Amino acid sequence: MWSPRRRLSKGQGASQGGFVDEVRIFVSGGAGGSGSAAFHHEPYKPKGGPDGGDGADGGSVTLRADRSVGTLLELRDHPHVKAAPGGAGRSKRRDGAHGKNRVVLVPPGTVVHDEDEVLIADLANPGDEIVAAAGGRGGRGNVRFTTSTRRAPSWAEKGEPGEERRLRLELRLLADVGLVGFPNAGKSTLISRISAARPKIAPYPFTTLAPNLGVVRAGEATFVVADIPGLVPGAHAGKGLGDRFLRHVRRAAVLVFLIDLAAQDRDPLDDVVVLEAELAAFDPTLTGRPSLVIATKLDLGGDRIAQVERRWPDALVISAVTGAGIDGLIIRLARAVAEARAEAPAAVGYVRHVVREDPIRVIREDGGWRVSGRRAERAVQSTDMAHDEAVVRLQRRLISMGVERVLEDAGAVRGDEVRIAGQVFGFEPEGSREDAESPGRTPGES
Ligand SMILES: Nc1nc2c(ncn2[C@@H]2O[C@H](COP(=O)(O)OP(=O)(O)OP(=O)(O)O)[C@@H](O)[C@H]2O)c(=O)[nH]1
Ligand SMILES: [Mg+2]
Repeated sequence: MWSPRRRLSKGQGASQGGFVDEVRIFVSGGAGGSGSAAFHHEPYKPKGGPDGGDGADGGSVTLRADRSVGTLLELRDHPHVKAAPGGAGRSKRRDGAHGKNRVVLVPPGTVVHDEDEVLIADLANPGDEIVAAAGGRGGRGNVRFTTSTRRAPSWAEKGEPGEERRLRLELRLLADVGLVGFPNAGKSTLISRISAARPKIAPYPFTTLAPNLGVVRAGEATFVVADIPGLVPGAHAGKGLGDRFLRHVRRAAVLVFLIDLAAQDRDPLDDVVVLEAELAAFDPTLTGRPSLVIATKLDLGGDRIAQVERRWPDALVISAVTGAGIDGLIIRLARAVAEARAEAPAAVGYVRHVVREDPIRVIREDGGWRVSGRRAERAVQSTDMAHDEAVVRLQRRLISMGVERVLEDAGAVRGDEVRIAGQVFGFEPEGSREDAESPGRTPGES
């Protein structure tokens, strides 16, 4: 019955006229630059002390809501966002240059989820931002490791890798009123009547393939209305254009169910039940949202007008073509929005400041053990394995992080092979659990 002229596969997000409302992206911070292990050197002078400068931090990737962007199109076309690496330290104590940050502008209303679908940020308002991938820390140069007993460290720290994350961005338009209705009900005609929005209008279903926003003036007040593509029975199961456009009414304070009094193929009075069921299937919290029933095409209404008024005494009957009932509608909507906003304020930006848990995990692998955990892996990655002293320092760090204890608890014994961040070590436990936290003794020093 409703044959879409164009089908969008589920989960792909809307796309009409360059409007994209869902993307998956990969962000990576720049790697930190390595520290330098240089020694002071001048012609005809004896070899001097260590003078290697620090590597610089890598650049970070930030997502920032900005009014100049209205779609996620740009990110769909360029889903890999990488910040620049930090410069390496050099001799004469010269530090590297900080990696250039990348700032990606997204439309206000963009919601950010991580790979596990955990909400990390709701960039609801212009200026809201989140560091999506931090740059790696730069490694320190050998100058920093000089002590009274270690005059000439010939090694330096390597830079840490930058953070990498896969994210799913979803745009939820910021509207006060969400217009929901069957295809061809007259939603686009209505929004073009009450606002400056000029969506395409045509006498067939699925004219609208992406949402339209319109700003409506009601005296002093203004409110934003969203016109979304039509819903059909079974939209939650992918019928018609599916139900993913409902994400754009999730922030609406008031929902409008638009009934087409001129519908030929069904009793439009039953539409409200169908629409409510589709909303509930998409997001059960939409069920409790303040709503209004509006019957349109009054000029073609006939007997149905009386039926509507009997069934919903509060309903408004209008014609977006003749303009009948439109002034009253605007006043009603403005009041409903004001009341609903007093109860449930508009979206505020939200950024989850995750104190990232960083448990050390040990798994049995190929007769050895594999250790994972961000801090432990980074410690290994920033160590210059070619230098014994640097390795000794790494061992102490791993012990103080509890890696040794976790390995022992897992059943590792002396001589087992342990892999961390691609490096292979022989397990040489230090001693009992009690002193596992004190970075005192290490093999080679005792
Ligand atoms: N007579 C009359 N026709 C109307 C009225 N409102 C809309 N129409 C007509 O109904 C048809 C569909 O209108 P649209 O505004 O495109 O409908 P829609 O709900 O946006 O449809 P989709 O985008 O396909 O979901 C068009 O031919 C409009 O001219 C009205 O109040 N009276
Ligand atoms: Mg339309």
